[in-house]
Amino acid sequence: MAKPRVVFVLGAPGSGKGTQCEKIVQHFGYTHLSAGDLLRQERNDPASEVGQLIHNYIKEGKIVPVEITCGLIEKAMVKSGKSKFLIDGFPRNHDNLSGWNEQMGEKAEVAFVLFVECPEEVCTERILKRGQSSGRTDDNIESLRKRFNTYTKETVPIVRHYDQLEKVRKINGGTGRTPDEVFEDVKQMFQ
Ligand code: UP5
Ligand code: MG
Repeated sequence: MAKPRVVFVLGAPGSGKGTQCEKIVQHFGYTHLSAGDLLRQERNDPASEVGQLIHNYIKEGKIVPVEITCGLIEKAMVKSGKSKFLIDGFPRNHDNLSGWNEQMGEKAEVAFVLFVECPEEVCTERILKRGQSSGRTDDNIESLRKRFNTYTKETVPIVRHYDQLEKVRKINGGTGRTPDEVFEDVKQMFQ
């Protein structure tokens, strides 16, 4: 059987990764796995032994050790029985990247990285608005600053790494562009 095909979706907090992934699922039949959602689910499981650890990392905008995240991703991939995946919000740092390569390098094919570009002010406005109803423990200005800091220091270098491998497809997810307008560009990347 062919290896599962994976598209990583990266971008700043609030850039619109999740929003675009939902549209890609509808149009192109991918299975969407948000690393953040998988971690939040695990955190909320009272039987989890790493729930408290995940809680602390997320609140501080820090990146959870890859053994946990990649374990959850692989489990979800296998459980789905599907073969085309959008992995949203991963890999976010060098630990994530090397952990993925070690655990999944032989088992899955990374087709490309969809990189959603969006200025920090726009992202901040979106997330603070969402924070009024999301219930996410990190949708507040203190956590958000930490998330941005982590993004700039740790995730941007990962995008650069894939760019050097000519695997990055960049879209403008920013100022004044509606989700549908952004998706018009995303479509081109998948057709
Ligand atoms: N919105 C979206 N697009 C819009 C547009 N074009 N115009 C106007 N509004 C738009 O969108 C955010 C908000 O903006 C929504 O209200 C949306 O309606 C609106 P969304 O699509 O949710 O953006 P997204 O990029 O998915 O933002 P998210 O907050 O999910 O990004 P993060 O990367 O911060 O969050 P994630 O869940 O991936 O990670 C959270 C934390 O988990 C991390 O900080 C980290 O602590 C941990 N984590 C790990 O440790 N390891 C991992 O591998 C992954 C996560
Ligand atoms: Mg998201």
